[in-house]
Amino acid sequence: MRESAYRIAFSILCVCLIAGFGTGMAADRAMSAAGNRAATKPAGTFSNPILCGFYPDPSICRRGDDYYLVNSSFEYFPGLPVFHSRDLVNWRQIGHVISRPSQLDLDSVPPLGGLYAPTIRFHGGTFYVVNTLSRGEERKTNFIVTAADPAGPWSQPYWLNDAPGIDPSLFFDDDGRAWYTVSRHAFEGHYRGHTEIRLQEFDCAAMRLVGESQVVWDGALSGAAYSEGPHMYKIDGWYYLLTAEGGTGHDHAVVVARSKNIAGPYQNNPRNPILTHRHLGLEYPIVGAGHADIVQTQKGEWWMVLLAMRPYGGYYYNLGRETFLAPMTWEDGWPVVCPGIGRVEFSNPAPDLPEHPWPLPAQRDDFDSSGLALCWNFIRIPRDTFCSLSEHPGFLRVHLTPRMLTEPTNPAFIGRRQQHRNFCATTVMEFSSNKPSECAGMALVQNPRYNFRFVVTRGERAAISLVQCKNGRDSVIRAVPIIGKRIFMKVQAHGQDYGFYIAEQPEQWKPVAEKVDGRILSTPEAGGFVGAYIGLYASSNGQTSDAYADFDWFEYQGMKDK
Ligand code: 6LW
Repeated sequence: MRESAYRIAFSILCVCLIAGFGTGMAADRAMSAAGNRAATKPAGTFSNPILCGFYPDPSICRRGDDYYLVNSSFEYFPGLPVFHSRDLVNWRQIGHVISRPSQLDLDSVPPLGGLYAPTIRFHGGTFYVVNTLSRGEERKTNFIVTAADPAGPWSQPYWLNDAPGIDPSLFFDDDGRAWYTVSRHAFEGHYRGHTEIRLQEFDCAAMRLVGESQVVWDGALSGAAYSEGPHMYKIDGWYYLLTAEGGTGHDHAVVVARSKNIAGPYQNNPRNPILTHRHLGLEYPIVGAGHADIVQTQKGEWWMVLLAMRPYGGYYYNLGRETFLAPMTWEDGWPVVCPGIGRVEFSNPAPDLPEHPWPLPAQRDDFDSSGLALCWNFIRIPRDTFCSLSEHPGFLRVHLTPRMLTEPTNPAFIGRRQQHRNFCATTVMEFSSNKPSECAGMALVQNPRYNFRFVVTRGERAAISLVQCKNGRDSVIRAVPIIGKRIFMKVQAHGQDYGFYIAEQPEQWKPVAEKVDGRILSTPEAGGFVGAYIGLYASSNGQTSDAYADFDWFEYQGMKDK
């Protein structure tokens, strides 16, 4: 099938799968990540993180009594997940900003590439998201999409030509003008990571940048590395510029400056950084706090959303950078975050908003809907129609493609975020094949060089194998002969101890491997910006194939920390 035909075929598939998202929402209730609802908590308090798992670089806005939040998603598709809340604590996913292959091409994005930190804003009845598509270090392009409904559909991108940099943001001033801020490497960088925040006017009608781009800031601390995530606000006549600095790791911090003139000069807050966990040490259970956005509630309270990480089993965070919520007040014209405490906590007094929990999600997806639930993602935009919910009703059919998980491509993988350090994921698969090159089963992925494949092959002897890919090198941890065509598979993690089990009859589990070290799925080990995914995978490993695997259901259950 020619490439263009693939695109047409896939776009049709996408439309079906995405059109089904409405009914997929039913599936979504089955599969919406349990981590997105606040864990059980004492009345009047909330638990952090508010979005568990790989949900970095949060940006938030309010329309009336409704709050909307978006996150980075890098090479995953659909991209830029959109969440909705009415109490800042309980969130439900309502869609994705990038949900159609026609919006942009993720095919060429390298690892570490894709959709970087977005900003969402509501102005004049329209929602705006501005974002960066990175195709590599020097090929970062910014774009804007709009929507009347944050659940979508979102528009085709308006590409901002000659607008390099990352972490774009929009600010709508009370004089009717709109402004764009972005983080760029300093033109005359004086040290590693020297970046500048640039300001440029944005013509909303023409959807393009106008006037000159000017540097307004390059960090609070002298030698501040990676001044990024710039958001502009106007409060009590002051323009406040909130940024991240220190880099999205242990040294991350939130700083703020202000000016009476949007073009500056900006006055450094003498109390900067207003939030960091860098001084709490490597053992502290929440690290890397930074990349914030703030919102004022309809009752006048101020709250901050930000990213942070929860290491476990040492300084390893398999869940990636997650979204946290922190209280904020104002003193002497400057924000004070987590007043009286000065750091983000797991349990906090809740916002003064009516509690609004969403329907409790079941954990199992029976693949009975016409569309994939919102929690499911592909790696890059599928180039061909390798999965179907209609060919075998009640099953997710995954056709084997020659592409492999260990390549920076678009493998036949459909996954969801790992959202808990302790979890149990189970599926049952029907897979017929007689070629040793063909495999199908489950995969746990941080990136092409760091992953586990728990797959069935049916050559001369049918077997299930657990394959670890660490730093790009495959090793078979164990292979176990199997007989049946219908195989139950389970992955259970207790912290960094991952167990892999099979059954040929329901609940007749046999271990294939236990206490497998899961640290290869953590960002510190694997590098990058994402968190671990767990999902379904099939490949003919470079060969052509007509084979497919049918998955009857998939269940993900987060388990309480011990
Ligand atoms: C994000 C930027 C960053 O765009 O990491 O280290 C990028 N800082 O703020 C990806 O999250």
